[in-house]
Amino acid sequence: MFSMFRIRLLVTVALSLASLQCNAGANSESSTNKASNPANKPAETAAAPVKYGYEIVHIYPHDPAAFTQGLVFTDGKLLEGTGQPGRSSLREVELQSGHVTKKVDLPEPYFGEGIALLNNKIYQLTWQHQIGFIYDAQKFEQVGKFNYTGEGWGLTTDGHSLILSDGSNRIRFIDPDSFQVTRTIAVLDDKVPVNELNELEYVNGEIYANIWHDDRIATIDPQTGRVTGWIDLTGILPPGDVQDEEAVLNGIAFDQSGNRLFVTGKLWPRLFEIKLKRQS
Ligand SMILES: [Ca+2]
Repeated sequence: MFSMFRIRLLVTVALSLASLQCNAGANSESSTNKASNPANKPAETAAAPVKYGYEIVHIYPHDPAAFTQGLVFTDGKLLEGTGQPGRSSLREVELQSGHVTKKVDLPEPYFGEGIALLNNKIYQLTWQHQIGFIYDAQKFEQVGKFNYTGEGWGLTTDGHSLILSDGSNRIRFIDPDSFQVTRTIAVLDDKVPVNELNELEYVNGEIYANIWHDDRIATIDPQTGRVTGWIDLTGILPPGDVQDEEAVLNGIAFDQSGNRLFVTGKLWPRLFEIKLKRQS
């Protein structure tokens, strides 16, 4: 998968250069010789998202009672945030066994949503209460709270900002000290807004986003909001595993040092390590 991401990175850089060159050509009447520059493609070609399928590398058990709303991999284990009033929690989970090794429950009426780990703190959103909770990542003790406007859906971090989705096609970058919004991107596939962005994960310089009630994950340029790719996970959960119509794909975690990508869903009994297979 490492090489796959390197290829993707190279393709992204090449396409970005192509776009830049097109713009430069338009603005400065550059005499670039297109015939000698195969990277100089039309902008609309450069913008087409890459399509990915998947290959299952490993299947791990997952608590079928966990209404997964946030997923993070760190230091050999998973952190998971779950939702629903009275069933919301923050958990530390053993990857191999799926056993919950630490757990903090959110009291009613809070509906837990996305989580992110930044500077040894875990940040957890709530759906409609405009409040987030901050925990010490080791002790699993609440050490603070923060507020935001609108709804909280997904959360991740690029190592500097908290990155928040709210069910629209917009993603906010939030300063983790002041909790001020520093910038917002609108996520577009070509010119079409991609709404209901849900759980998020920052992977090799891109934002991966679950789409609510969709078997696809969008990969997003964090600078522009452009959808750079679609990962189609249709059929990953065997038929009959879960009946609940809200048991949808939600939960992406990336093991940066091991270059492993994990996905699961709400109430899913399985968690998958997957490898992306480029299809276009
Ligand atoms: Ca995540």
